[in-house]
Amino acid sequence: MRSPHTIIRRLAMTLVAAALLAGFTHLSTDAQQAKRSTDAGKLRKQAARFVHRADEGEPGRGRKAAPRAEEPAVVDVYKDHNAWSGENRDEATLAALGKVLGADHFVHPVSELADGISPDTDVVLITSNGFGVRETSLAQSHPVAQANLEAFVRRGGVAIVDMGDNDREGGFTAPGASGTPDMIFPTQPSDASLTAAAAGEDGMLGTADDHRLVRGADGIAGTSDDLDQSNIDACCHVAHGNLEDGIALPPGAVVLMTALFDGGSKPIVAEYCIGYGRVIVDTVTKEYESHRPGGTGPSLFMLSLFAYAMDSQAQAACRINGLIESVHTMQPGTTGALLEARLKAARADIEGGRMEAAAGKLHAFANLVRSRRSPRIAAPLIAEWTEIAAEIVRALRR
Ligand SMILES: [Ca+2]
Ligand SMILES: [Ca+2]
Repeated sequence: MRSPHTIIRRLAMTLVAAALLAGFTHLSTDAQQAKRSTDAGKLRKQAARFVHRADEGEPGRGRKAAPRAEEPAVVDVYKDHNAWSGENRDEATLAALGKVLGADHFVHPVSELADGISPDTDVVLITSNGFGVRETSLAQSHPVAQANLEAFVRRGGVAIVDMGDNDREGGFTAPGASGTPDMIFPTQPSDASLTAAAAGEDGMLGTADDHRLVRGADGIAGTSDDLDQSNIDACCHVAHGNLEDGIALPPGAVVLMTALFDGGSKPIVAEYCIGYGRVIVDTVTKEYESHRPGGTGPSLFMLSLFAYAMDSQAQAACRINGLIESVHTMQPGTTGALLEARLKAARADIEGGRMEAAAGKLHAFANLVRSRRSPRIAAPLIAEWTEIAAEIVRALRR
């Protein structure tokens, strides 16, 4: 026979279960609402799970030698929360590209940008501050964090800075650019467009001269993973802010994607070289679940973007930019002009897809450097230039 205590206890448990169930129902309704918009207040905050390096916090951590072109790229993600509603699509996308957490994929709080970036790192990914957390914006734009980011890019790294957020007071900054995008929204909320620079010289998408960003994870033009004018669209909104209102990009920036705002078509993805490396800035809500294919798995846009960032051959033009800057600094006069001419010709070959010709010109550059025993070229610099030229040649011939 059941005691009254048992009955009361069972009744209480039933009530608790009912309350929990009601709570879960409430949660899932909220989650569904959150899926409809990238607006602040409708997003459910989910803290990022950090995966640190074994050498975290150690001075001079990481490898000393430059990575070889055939080694897999190491990606360091900096984020405090999983944008936009906890989707964590950046992790799913990197996993789909073969990155392994704790091996060649690490996740850090944004404040750790101030500790410096490991020399092991090839790509830094700073995801959206979709929740508009002020501390996250302040940590990212802190002068020490920015100086570390610039030093990382200058020595050959690729930084992807997602500037689309819900922070009305401020936002992220990027080396080489000034300001941060105003928090405004596209007048056609879902519509994004690829630019002429993305389509290449022939003006058509799906052909061999397409920019590496639109060629998809496989890097091959005209296959099913390519970006096109419709699969980059996403409801709602496809971008928060643009790369013109509130921010100034450096003069050499190349715009790859735009959206319509008051005042016309404005950039939402752009890139530029600093030193030997590359900065890619965007205001695309790329981690949001409505980007195609919808959900929490890898997205086409992020697959293509991350594969581009990790492709060492695709970074050859910025490597050459670094060599040109170095020539300007160290070797004025006739010899400098000659070296620069070789490099510019090689870069033109790369932009035209003539990789063998580019590799030949870089060989010629390296030979020219070695043959000139000008007192203006210090011996360590000769070694450095020829090694970098050889590295680019290896990347181009892969
Ligand atoms: Ca094309
Ligand atoms: Ca492709």
